[in-house]
Order: sequence, then C-alpha cells, then structure tokens
Amino acid sequence: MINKTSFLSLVFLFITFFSFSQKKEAKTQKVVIKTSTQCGMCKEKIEEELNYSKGIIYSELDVPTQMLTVKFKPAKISLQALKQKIAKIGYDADEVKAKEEDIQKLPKCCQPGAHFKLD
Ligand SMILES: [Cu+2]
Repeated sequence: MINKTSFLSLVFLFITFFSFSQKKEAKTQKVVIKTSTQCGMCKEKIEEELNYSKGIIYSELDVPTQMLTVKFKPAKISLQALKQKIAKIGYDADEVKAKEEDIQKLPKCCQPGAHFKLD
C-alpha cells in the first residue's frame, strides 16, 4: 500500500514536470515576416528550406499577402539569423534585403516584380 507522503510527493513530481514542460513550450516564438515572394514556387522553396532548418518548428507563406509566418525556437536560431536565411534563399525578409546575386539564382517567375509590383 502506498502511504500518503509518497503519494503526495509523486503528485508534486508530476506537477513540477508538467509546469516544466509547459515552460519549455513557451520558449518558442511566432513571427510574421514580410517577404518579396512571388508565387506558389516561392512558397514551396521557402517552406521546404525553413521547415528542415534547425530551430524552426514550422513556416507558412501566404502567397497573396507575401507574409511568412514562422514558429521557431529563439534559443536555436535568432530572428536575425532567420531573416538572413530567407534573404540567402533570395527573398527580402522585412528590413533584411536579399542580395542581387542570390535573387539572380531564383527562377525568373520568382524574382521581385514577376507577379507583384515592387514597393
Ligand atoms: Cu516563385
């Protein structure tokens, strides 16, 4: 038979463990980034690249608005590094602009201005 004390400490252990795992869950951040993406191919490219990157839980691009939602772990990848990763693929990410050489590597239909007008 389990005595009262060990039962209570077991309950306490569960509560501690539960709150700890919840705290861990809170260590993720969700951001919405304005990109220079153009079409469904951009969506595939950007999501595939990001979704297999360390520290990124998921990413989803909304093509019509060019807004990219990313859920990530700031401890593994900083927001700045995330934006630079997007820029490296060839797309602007908020204030981090893609380099011309990286833009040129994209298919023509994915380059800025192909479907959406430039700001
Ligand atoms: Cu595209």
